[in-house]
Amino acid sequence: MIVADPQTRLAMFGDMVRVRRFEERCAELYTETKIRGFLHLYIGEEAVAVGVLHHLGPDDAVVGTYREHGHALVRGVPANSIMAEMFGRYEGCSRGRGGSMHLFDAATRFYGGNAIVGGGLPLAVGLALADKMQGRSNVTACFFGEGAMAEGEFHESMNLAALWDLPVLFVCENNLYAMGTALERSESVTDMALKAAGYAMPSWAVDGMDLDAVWDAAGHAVQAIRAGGGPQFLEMRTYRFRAHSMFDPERYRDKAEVTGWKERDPIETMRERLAAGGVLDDEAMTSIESAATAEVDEAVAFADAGTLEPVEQLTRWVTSEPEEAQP
Ligand SMILES: Cc1ncc(C[n+]2csc(CCOP(=O)(O)OP(=O)(O)O)c2C)c(N)n1
Repeated sequence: MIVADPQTRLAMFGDMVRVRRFEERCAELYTETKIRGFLHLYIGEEAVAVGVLHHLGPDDAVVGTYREHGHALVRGVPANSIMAEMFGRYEGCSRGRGGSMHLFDAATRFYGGNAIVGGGLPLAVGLALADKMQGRSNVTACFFGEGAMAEGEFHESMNLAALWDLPVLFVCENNLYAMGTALERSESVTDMALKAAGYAMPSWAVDGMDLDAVWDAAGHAVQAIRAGGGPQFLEMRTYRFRAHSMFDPERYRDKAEVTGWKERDPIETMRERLAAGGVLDDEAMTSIESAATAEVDEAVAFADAGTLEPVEQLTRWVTSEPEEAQP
């Protein structure tokens, strides 16, 4: 087992708290109609993004889904520019054109924010192919839900990644439901790691509610990729505590199931474990919480003070404008 050093575990714990507080505020802002359009919260799944992304370096690439605020934050996209994007502001990382589902940031090699289920998979394969062809030793981490594994492009992506030995880490965030559809109602094989193994890809199932387990599995997988072992697959068994999106009446799962998973809250589990190990005391907990709150408060103020893209620019950047690609 690869165990993170105490400082790394504390930093990862702090990141889970940041993601949770950021998203709880997003839910409130949505109700206040400050955030419009779709909003998909990651609450309950934080250990997955945090435990994987802490293994990556600045030159590695990250591809997410529409449930990607946490991935963007942990990757280092500034909270201000994420929140401004949520508000549809020009100061947002996608100039306010994308909103919650389309966070992009070239500086941190964060490639979305992809609204199309499975849409990030071929993108990740392309990024990894480019890295390989140009002799760069980067890893591309690609996050997607188990629902994406029913898509044709999942199979095409897995096949090419394995065939070409590409440096991709496939991270399936298996939260058991694709919108209102339970996994066993839509897939003949519900063991996702087994499915991936069909592509001759090393694959493991991991407890996605346990940050230490995620860190350990992701560490082995990233090491194997960097050593030239080709693509690796991790099925993270996790659960979203909230509805699919803010529009979901959630009639497909019962309260007892949700309550049962909440008892395995990755933040609470880690808080207790770190406290028992003498790594986290009350003072450190207070400072983690207040830093997260301050970061979110600042992001909301920044987004609130933001501007809308001028109407005369609306037809710009529809096609590539290399000289002016940055706002
Ligand atoms: C190609 C495509 N089909 C359908 C949809 C509608 N849709 C949005 S989210 C979703 C469920 C996806 O579930 P999963 O991949 O398990 O991710 P989760 O939401 O559980 O994180 C569907 C079907 C879509 N966005 N794209």
